[in-house]
Amino acid sequence: MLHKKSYKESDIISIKKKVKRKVSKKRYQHILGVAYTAAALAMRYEEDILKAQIAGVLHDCAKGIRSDKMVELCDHYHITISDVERKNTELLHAKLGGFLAMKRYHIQDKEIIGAILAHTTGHPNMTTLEKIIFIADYIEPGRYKQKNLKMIRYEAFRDLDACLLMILRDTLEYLQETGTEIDPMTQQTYEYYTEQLNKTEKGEKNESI
Ligand code: DGI
Ligand code: FE
Ligand code: FE
Repeated sequence: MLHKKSYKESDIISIKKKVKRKVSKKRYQHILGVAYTAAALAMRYEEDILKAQIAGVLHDCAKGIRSDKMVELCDHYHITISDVERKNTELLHAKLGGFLAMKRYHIQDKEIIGAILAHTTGHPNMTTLEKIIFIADYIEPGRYKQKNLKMIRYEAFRDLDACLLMILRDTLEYLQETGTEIDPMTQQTYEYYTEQLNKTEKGEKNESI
């Protein structure tokens, strides 16, 4: 099966070279930070370390494309753009990035593509690799502006779902504070993981009775 392809260290090297030419220096540094943070999380949660690195290297591969060009490319390739995405085009780099990973970087692995697609808004019931990329994107060493980073970084290596929820909570708060339109998917992801946590807590309480 196509998505069973196993990757080699040399695949990462060639993908890195190609991505480097497409993004700014600063963005490339961020991409490298995400790749090795994702590798560390993959070690912790026993995921495929090479796949985590490839998803990390490719997650922002569409970030260097201007927003009008992103819209043009989406239209050209018949990638549907939602109303929120049309108004907030920065959201599009995840969708387009997933597509370009297949088209330009020849990635056929569904888990890697899924992780690129989900890295900005998340979605309910994410795979471990999707969670790893979402979290690595937020906590990589080059990040410093977000609040609660110390706590979130600690949580990332303790409990993936709890960490996800912390990030989603802070992101929603930040979007509200800055008057940025919230993608329904970001909201849904937050609600889903809040519910999951409540269920776990209830279960734990019942056990102790
Ligand atoms: O591409 P990066 O900057 O590395 O990180 P990212 O892909 O998580 O994008 C970050 C931006 O995405 C950040 O400014 C918050 C924004 N974002 C996340 N959820 C939403 C959102 N923007 C809008 N408009 N709506 C959302 O729901
Ligand atoms: Fe991104
Ligand atoms: Fe990123």
